[in-house]
Amino acid sequence: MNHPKWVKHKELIKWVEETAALTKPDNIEWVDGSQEENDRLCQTLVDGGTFIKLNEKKRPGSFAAFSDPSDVARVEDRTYICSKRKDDAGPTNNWIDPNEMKNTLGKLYDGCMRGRTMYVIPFSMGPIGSPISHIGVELTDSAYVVVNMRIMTRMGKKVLETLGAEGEYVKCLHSVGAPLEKGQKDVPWPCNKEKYIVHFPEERSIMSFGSGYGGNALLGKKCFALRIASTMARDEGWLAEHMLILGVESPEKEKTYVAAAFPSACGKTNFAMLIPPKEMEGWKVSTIGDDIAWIKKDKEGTLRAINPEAGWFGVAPGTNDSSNPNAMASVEKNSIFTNCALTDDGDVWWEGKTKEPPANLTTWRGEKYDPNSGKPAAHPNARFTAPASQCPSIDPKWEDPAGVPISAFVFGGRRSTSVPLVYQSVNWNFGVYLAATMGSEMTAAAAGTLGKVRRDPFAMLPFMGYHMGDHFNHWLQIGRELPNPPRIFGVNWFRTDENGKFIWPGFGENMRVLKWIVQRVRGKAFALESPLGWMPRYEDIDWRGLENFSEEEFNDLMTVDREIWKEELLGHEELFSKLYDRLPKEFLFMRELMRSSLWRSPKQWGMEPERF
Ligand code: TSX
Ligand code: MN
Repeated sequence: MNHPKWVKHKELIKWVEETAALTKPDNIEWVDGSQEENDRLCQTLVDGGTFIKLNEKKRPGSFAAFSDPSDVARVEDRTYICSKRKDDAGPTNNWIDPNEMKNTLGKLYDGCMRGRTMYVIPFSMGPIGSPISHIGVELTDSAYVVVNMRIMTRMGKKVLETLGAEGEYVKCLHSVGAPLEKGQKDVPWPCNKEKYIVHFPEERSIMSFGSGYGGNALLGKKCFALRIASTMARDEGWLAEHMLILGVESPEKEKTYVAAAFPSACGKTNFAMLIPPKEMEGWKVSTIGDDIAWIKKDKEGTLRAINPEAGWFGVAPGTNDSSNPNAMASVEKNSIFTNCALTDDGDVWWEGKTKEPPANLTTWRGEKYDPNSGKPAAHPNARFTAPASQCPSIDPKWEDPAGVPISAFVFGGRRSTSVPLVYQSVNWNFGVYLAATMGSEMTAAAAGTLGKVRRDPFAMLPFMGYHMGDHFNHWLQIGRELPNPPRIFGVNWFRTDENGKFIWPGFGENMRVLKWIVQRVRGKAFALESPLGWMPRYEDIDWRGLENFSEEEFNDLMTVDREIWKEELLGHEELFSKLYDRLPKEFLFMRELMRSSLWRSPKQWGMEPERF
């Protein structure tokens, strides 16, 4: 089979031919990334029943897709890190010997693309040509994947031009695992009940089988930009993190960039696109990324970050004009909606988009929506795919090949009692400890586990390509090599009172916390010492527009309860024993130090007794 004349990379051509010989597609298409090609593929998806074209007046250039009900999310129990040695994957990853895995997959891939087209997608993670960017090539039998990758990455002919005749790229093989016999009619969402999301970190390759959904299928995102890239980053001395990147501009037009990691269901995308309260005149937030940050040290010793992605693949439910107007504007046009509900005028809807659902909704399952059924109209993991360029808060430097200088790292979680609204780590190593021990409380239905803390170090638990303990050591090492490392902060928007009611308003009001953070970085804000680190006093926070939030309420948010923290430290010990083999030994001493400082009298620390 032939390749276009603009393909110069012999080794890539060979890999494509070998893969085609195994998977046996009817056709091979090298994707060029053009508008015409995209229009043609979208029409194919409409004709095949995968896409529904939305109302051109209400939602121009946009489509709705509905997955098979068995294929609605990432499949963590089917995700593998196949390093040569089991120890290198660590206790938090599934592992199978790479040769054994390739044997298993080889049988599954044999003929798996029969009756379909295999698309060759060259893509760049990060601005094309940036020294922080990397190239991948995804082979897939899903046109849905191609049109999503066109939004989520820089994709097509121009990437192959940059790759040249022998550039390095990450091999990403994807199949929905649903071959078509001669004359067999396709279904709108082909997939296979047997699923494998497999990473070979040493050879920097990915093999995904059986799912067409999100991170299982758009291999540039979690598989490449986090699992494979984290391994590359460890080997090469940089960082691939599950972090948003935002810019804060002060009234004096000083710009400070912050990278922040949160586990799922903490509103990361909302934070990345935060709109400050109008009373905080002159303070502005701009967005560089909402999910992943690639961060490298430059010649001056500054950490510079890029967003390797080019779009948002965000959870739709809960997104609305109040929680995130910038996301709502991003999805106004040229977007793909997966597993959202349909309105009778050809638009999409999801739970939380408006207070009341519109009449005559069709659910993501294609049924007439019954508000009394107790079942949602949109799937809880329904997604939008939207170009980042359409976000009103997008930062002017979001595609700067040099990246943006990071001044602070923020780590957050959903904690009802233990963790204060905000605190600053006393130094880099304690910050790494903070990040390593972060966690979130269960929110979902899983009865019995409600309120139980799930440790999610660096918010990377599902996304680490190697041993989590090695990751902690890598971060300690990065700190040793930086002349002036970014400051590290912990935040928690989710403290509750004794009735379970949130006591912090969150959302745009988080700007007050962000202002303290960027002022601390610049030495412009005061703080008190505490057993956890540095904390703001009531008067250190800008309360303009929220004057009725009292000092007493603030103290409730900031209280570090000794008994709760003794429990918390036991939780750290539990995590440490799991990772013991490769745990930085410093962490054990840091834990001891925190334990003893919790015993000191608050007065000895010069702190307000009611708060500690
Ligand atoms: O995204 C959230 N953020 C970050 C925003 C920049 N959410 C949504 C989380 C689910 C994805 C939040 N929810 C935040 C928050 O800061 N805080 C809360 C908790 C909360 C929920 C509702 C209210 C207040 C706090 N509502 C009222 O007080 C009316
Ligand atoms: Mn994520």
